[in-house]
Amino acid sequence: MSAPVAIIMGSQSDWETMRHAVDTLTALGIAHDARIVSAHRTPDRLVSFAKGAKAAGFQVIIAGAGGAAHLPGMAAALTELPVFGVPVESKALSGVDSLYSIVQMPGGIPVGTLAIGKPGAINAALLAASVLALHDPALATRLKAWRQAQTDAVAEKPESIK
Ligand code: RP5
Repeated sequence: MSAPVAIIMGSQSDWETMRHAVDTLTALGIAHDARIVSAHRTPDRLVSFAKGAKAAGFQVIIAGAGGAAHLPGMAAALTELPVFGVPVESKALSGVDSLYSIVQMPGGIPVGTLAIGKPGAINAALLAASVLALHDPALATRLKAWRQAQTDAVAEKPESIK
């Protein structure tokens, strides 16, 4: 069976952020396929990837991009698969440009937009896991255990006053 989650990013420079989505999917035992697809520099690659994503067996797309971040929106326009967008933190505007570019989709073509940077990448993977877990009881169990481990890792008191 092919990987259910595609992770696309606009540039190699997005990897430092998007690797957190990859790490989270790996921790949950979810197969994935990460690739560079630029809306601006490789538009033909974008069209061919997004138009073929469903037939290729993907069920969810996570798309990260920074600056004039058209990748998630363009991907969503070209597929009926759910697309989760991760605004990558840009140097010039700290990712607010990326956030606005991704979140302000016109009604009709949704992109589920996450937080800027690493938290957004992690949460995109967790949202993808939640979607897939609806029809995968074993994954639902792993996701529940992951969340429980996170809960268990939170101390009741801060270190210095224990
Ligand atoms: C966007 O431009 C990419 O998603 C990246 O975040 C940003 C900068 O790309 P590079 O100039 O680092 O390749 O398309």
